[in-house]
Amino acid sequence: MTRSNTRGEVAVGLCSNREECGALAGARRRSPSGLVAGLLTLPLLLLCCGCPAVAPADGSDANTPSATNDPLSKASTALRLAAGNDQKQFRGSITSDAQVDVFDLGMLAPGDHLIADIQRVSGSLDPVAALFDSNDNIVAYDDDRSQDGSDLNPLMDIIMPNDTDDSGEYYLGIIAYPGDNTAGGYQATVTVQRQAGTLTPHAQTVYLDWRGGTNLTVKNVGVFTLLPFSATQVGFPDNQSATLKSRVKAIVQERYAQFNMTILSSDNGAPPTTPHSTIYFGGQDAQAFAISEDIDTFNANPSDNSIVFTQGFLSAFVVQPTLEEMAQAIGNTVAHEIGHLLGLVHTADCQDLMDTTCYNERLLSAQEFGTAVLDKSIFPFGFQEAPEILGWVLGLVSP
Ligand SMILES: [Ca+2]
Ligand SMILES: [Ca+2]
Ligand SMILES: [Zn+2]
Repeated sequence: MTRSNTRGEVAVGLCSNREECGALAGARRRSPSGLVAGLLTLPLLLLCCGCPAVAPADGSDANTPSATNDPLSKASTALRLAAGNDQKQFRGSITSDAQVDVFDLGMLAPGDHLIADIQRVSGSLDPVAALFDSNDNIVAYDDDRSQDGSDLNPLMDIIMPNDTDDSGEYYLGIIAYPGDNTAGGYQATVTVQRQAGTLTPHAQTVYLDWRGGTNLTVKNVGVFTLLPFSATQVGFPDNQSATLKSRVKAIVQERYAQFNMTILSSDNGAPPTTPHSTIYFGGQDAQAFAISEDIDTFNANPSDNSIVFTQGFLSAFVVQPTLEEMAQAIGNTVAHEIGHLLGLVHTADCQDLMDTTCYNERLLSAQEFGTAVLDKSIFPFGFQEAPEILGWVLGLVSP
């Protein structure tokens, strides 16, 4: 997508009151827009994009796609890879947002190096690529290879993870970036080098930086000057600031408790000298509660950052939340942004931390990482098994 696409998503933000798909990288969380209008707005929002609409129309279990509706069952074999090292190329075209081109890549094993290079060859097409396992679960996603918007063609370059619950057959999906009505021809080149590496889990440290400051840079998002965080920014007395911050930290730790993740707070010390991601707090954005600098597939960059626009939480709820509810709202949002920094994409499931469809009030109680249907802004079908992906990327800790 492009910068103009991001602006174009304002309408989505108004409708769903959730997050914009972020600056370039698709990582904004939850727009407070429209919520300031209060009670009159909320029923409209629910009608428009609330949780019930997420349920499949046939009432079946969303995690069990029926054979007739499963796009993988109709996949093309034009890019099917041979058993050894191989490269295949295919030229196709996307004529509308409704079209999904799905290719059966054949069997891929953990440690195989897969490169999927999609290039627009004609028209206005802004292609998006996603890799699925045979259970329709997304493994990797790429919209634009260049985070600055200069090249909208996706490039997927991954070592295959140990996808233990899958048959080993994988599928590549290609679409036009949803909602932008681009169309045109593409060339897809898929390359596999068998047993070329290992996807190893790496511990991640995240620093919650409540200190404010000047010229704080979140790449692809902006440069910010922020006041030190105070509970007054979200409607509570200043003497509750320390309690709120430490509760947010505890909530984020809870969300990542089963993974190899360390959450630090500026209230407890200076930033670590080792690689870490930073979450800044403060300021306001018309469309988002938070934005991350990227959707970082398999956590290739351990030093990417996010900002949570805390002042947006002040008028986001119809009734002023309790301190605990506010801690949950900020904590869910921080955990969601860290999810983007680890490669997770948006889902459409109010229970799921990566949800982007639910009404603001849903943030006031716990959300968890689960298996959830992908949001339409990501792909027209498929699911994300967040706990499994986080296990590949971070590794699990023993309880
Ligand atoms: Ca793209
Ligand atoms: Ca990262
Ligand atoms: Zn998000």
